[in-house]
Amino acid sequence: MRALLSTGNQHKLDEFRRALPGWEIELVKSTAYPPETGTTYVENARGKAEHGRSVSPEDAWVIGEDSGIEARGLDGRPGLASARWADDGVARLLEELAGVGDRSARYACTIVAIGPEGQEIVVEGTLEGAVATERSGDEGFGYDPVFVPDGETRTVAELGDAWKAIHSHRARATKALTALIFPTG
Ligand code: ITT
Repeated sequence: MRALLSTGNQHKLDEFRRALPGWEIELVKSTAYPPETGTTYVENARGKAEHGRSVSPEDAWVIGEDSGIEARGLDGRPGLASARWADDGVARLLEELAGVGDRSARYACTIVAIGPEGQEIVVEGTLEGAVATERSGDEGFGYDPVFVPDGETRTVAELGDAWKAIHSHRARATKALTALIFPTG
């Protein structure tokens, strides 16, 4: 299976490749991504996928992905704004959660895949957890140094890339995608 991922985030490409080892995944050949103006993950993921579709060979599947972290004690923020709400999003998250009792949070990921005939598949994955009070670990990216999944005592950055390839919100969404594209496989 060959697919083109419409992202400017190299970590996402690495994670898709690890989560889908049988697939051949390359980046969409574009740097001019349209701004993310959607009000939902699916709208933003679709915007990325449609942009990728418009600049890619017709026979390829194109994938757009939008994701974020939602802190319950902050009414779901930063959510859709996770990539953009501060130069150092982790520092802001720790600051805003200082003194907040509920540190539970979740990662959310929505994937929109558009096939050669224009067919669209939408899948989602989530990972529940809590925000630690300080950073630990050096794998992954973004909020991983402070995100401790439910049932674990270490952060995602400590659990590492191999753990993410099986258990993350993104890995869960990619599993759902595979199940829909290859229903019998
Ligand atoms: P593209 O839009 O180019 O795909 P991006 O990084 O801007 O790349 P998003 O708009 O989907 O992607 O923002 C997702 C942000 O949510 C990401 O930059 C992180 O801050 C956070 N995030 C999402 N998944 C994460 C993960 O697995 N680990 C840590 N942080 C994550």
